[in-house]
Amino acid sequence: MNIYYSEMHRKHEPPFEVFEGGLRVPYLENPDRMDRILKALHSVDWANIQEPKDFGLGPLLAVHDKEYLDFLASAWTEWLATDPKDPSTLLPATFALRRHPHKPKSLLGRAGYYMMDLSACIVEGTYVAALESANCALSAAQAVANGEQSAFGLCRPPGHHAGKDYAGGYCFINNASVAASWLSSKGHVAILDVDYHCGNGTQDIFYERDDVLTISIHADPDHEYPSYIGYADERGMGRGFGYHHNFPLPAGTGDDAYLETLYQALSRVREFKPDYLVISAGMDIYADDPLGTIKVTTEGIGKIAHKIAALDLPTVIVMEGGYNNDALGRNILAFLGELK
Ligand code: SP5
Ligand code: ZN
Repeated sequence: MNIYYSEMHRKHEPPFEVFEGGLRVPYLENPDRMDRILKALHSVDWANIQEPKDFGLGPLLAVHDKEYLDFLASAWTEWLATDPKDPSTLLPATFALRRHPHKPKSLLGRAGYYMMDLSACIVEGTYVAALESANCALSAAQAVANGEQSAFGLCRPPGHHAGKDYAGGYCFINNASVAASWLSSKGHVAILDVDYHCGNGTQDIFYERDDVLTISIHADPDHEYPSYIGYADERGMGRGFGYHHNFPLPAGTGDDAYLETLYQALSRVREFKPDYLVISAGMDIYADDPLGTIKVTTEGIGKIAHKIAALDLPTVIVMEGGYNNDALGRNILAFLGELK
């Protein structure tokens, strides 16, 4: 299996994130995640790890707002120019309510406009790392467009919380959406998001499109991040109505209940008859994930991938979350092993 990975992700290493109550904790979405996965991939004989190609900004501009990408590109330099007391990471303390849509000129004003939470910390290398992460997803998409049955974008930072014009949840550029949109010029695409958290950014990007089906299975936002999006009654808008589906799950959901929900999601994928499938593969559904409440085992992760593979579609797998670093390697092997 062709796997696209770049060392550039190491340039994105925020020193902390902020949890509820203002608690500064070590950044959970850290470079060690990739080291664990690489180590596991090096232990098998089917992982063909390669550098991504550079696709430029074109495919990113197809899903993201230009001014938002401009913000990501210059945010760090602008942040240092404000002479901050603690320059270690750019984080705003005030956030926009989009029903008052004025976008201010100040850096922190724009930061609060373009960020949804306190976990999309920007540091010096964030933008270049995010660009290269998108290139990994695009390279995997190109491999599949060229006839490979599957390919893996080992993306870091992840992407599925990033919307048309906002960052959040460790995500800056929506890698899976960039790949899906690029593929959509060649055929119909379905995105299935199995990360523990709702793929709100992907939902935002394709909400009014009927040529890309989007489905997310995730912890119920009524009790879990991202709280304000990801409910079952959100079905798409305009011509996109009926082309988005959320499957919120209760805390404690185990392998059997998860697989039952997956069966419903896959039935919808089959009915849509896509030419390509993009999987947002988050491993934070794992039972011992520090951010998760869903109780899927490593064996369950393998079963999920087995059912996805049974669709027999050209499939692009894109790395999203998963924060139990000790288990990440074996969980990724369990997943990819069924799709290789
Ligand atoms: C890609 C991805 O998986 N992003 C997840 C971002 C989740 N951010 C959540 C922040 C709230 C943390 N609350 C922690 C409570 C731990 N018990
Ligand atoms: Zn997640």
